[in-house]
Amino acid sequence: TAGAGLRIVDIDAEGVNIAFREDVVKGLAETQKAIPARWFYDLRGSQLFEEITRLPEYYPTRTETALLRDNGPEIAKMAGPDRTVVELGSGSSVKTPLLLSAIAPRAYVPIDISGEFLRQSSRDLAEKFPGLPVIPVEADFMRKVDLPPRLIGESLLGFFPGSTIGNFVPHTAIDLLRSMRNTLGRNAQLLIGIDRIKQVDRLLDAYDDAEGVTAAFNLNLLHRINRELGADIPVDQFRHVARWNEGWSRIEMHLEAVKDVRFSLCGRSFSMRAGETIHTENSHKYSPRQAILLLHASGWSPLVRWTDDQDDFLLFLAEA
Ligand code: AVI
Repeated sequence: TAGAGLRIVDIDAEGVNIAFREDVVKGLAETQKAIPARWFYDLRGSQLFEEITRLPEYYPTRTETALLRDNGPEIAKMAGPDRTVVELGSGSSVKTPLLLSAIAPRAYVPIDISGEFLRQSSRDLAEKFPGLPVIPVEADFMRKVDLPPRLIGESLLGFFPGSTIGNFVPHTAIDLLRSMRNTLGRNAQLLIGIDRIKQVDRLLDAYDDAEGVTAAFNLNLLHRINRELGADIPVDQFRHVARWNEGWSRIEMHLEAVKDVRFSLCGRSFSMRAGETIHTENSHKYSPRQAILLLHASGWSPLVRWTDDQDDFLLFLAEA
């Protein structure tokens, strides 16, 4: 069953997530306005992201899922018996069960900042795997997380699928992978998915789908700011933009003001000119060599690397 878990998110007297407010107020005051991508994932944002993962243009999820399915036995062999899986993120409805079925862990510990989604997906998983202890931890895995005491001395397998690592600039990605190493302890392993560099057209389609789900996902951030921070951003005067940045080897998502706009938030006024953007996400793409370098730079030694026939996606098992 899913335990009550831990809650490690700062909320003020009015129920406002303090870190969210600080990031938004600070990010909108910058010359290139920017809001960290982690704030996409309220309940609605998490649901829209799940929808993205089923889009024909969005190849990462189905590719990584196939890699997990095809290589489950080898992953289990390399991980060995009696692992506890610690997932960085709430878990996907498909990939997590594949891993849990393959390695039959002692327990499953999802760590996520979105408490609502975390609790819901933990309940779903506990139902699918009766007898498996599911211990959700509501926390920001960007910092070292103090895991529940019952996990001390366990040998942990970090699971960080989906190329979420790509959402961090390389120096932050290295900080994050290092902090995961600290969280998971000495005998840990890490199973991590990393998206590969490929034709720019395919990348742009994956981040600007024909149905407009990615656009809704991006724009939901503005709805969330209005709802949770009492802002009055005219959301219908913004549009979703996806761009390839060659120098950084990344897809960027922006919210572009289609006309001059003004809005207020937490007692401050903001204005944007038509064409000005709020930078909302980076999704870095790596070659296999760059991915290996990233792991080594953060203290993880790659043990095995799997990729698909199209060379679209990488899955690594690494050890601390
Ligand atoms: C969660 N993350 C790995 C996704 C990505 O591909 O960067 C988020 C996403 N943004 C737009 N589409 C998907």
